[in-house]
Amino acid sequence: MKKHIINILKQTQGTYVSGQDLCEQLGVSRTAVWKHINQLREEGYTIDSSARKGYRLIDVPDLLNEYEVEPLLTTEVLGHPIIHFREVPSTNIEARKYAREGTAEGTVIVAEHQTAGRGRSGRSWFSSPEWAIQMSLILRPKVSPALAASITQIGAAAVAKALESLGLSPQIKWPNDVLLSEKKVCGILTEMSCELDHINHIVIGIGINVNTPHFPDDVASVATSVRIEKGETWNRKKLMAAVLNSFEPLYKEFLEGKEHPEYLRICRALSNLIGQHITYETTKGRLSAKAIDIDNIGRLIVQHSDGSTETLLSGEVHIGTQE
Ligand code: BT5
Repeated sequence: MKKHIINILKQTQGTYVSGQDLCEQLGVSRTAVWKHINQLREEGYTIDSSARKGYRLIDVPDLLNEYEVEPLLTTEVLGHPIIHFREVPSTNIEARKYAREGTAEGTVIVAEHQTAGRGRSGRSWFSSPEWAIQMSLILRPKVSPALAASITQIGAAAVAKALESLGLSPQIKWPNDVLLSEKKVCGILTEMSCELDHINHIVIGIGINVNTPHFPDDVASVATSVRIEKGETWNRKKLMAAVLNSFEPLYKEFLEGKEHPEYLRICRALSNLIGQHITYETTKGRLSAKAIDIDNIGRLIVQHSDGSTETLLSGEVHIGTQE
């Protein structure tokens, strides 16, 4: 209902819509319209009301809610619906709860702020209230769990494509970082619930530093934001929609099992690792090798000094040979 009211008020572009018109278009009473208008005001919408003329939209809040982002989507599935929170511990945790309850594929959980944002292996993710994008996508791909690592690559490719559309030159650091000027602008955390041969659901969490002006000391040396790189603030709603709009066709190709999918082309073309000597952690300790390619299910292929090759499914990788 609130979505319809906002749509009608947006379409009339700042002119008044009478209470009667709203009631007729929505098929509800004047009291119901008034209640919803008040709720929208509480959510941050500035709506003028006049007993004679009706309601007029003056200003919309900078929020990543369904009323603001859904109209910008060109997707069929992704972002329908968007479930928006002002603050949660972690959108991935929230999305996992929804997914376990059977929430449909394509649902996106987004928050203005995370109080306990999560990285991989117990690391934390810094989130800045109303400056960044923190969202988690619920997916239910009908593919083998062995292919799930590709989902992170699809996310990285989608974010990189969206950043390119802003005139930026992102790089992808396999497996889950998108970089600008060699610093991390986006991190991805993919989590899966599966049986041996069947995926129940995947939650892919995407954090993007959009308008963050500065970072706390512990991440300042590795992190950057679109604002820092472009020197101007950016519209978070449009960027969130651009990521979802890029993600869906890349994901479709993956589901169809296309032989040369676009997401892999992007990940290879923008990789900052391919051709570099790298160091990575293994159960045997720290190893060094040369990154030579990303294989067709999103694993990093590395070559050792004796010429043998190995494929890495995930992990913490550093450029250069470290002690
Ligand atoms: C990641 O882990 O990069 C995954 C980050 C995923 C965040 C999203 S936000 C929505 C969803 N909900 C969640 O709770 N998480 C997901 P990893 O590769 O382990 O990198 C973590 C490291 O990145 C930290 O140890 C810091 O060094 C650095 N870091 C933390 N916050 C950062 C930020 N905002 N920007 C750039 N780097 C950051």
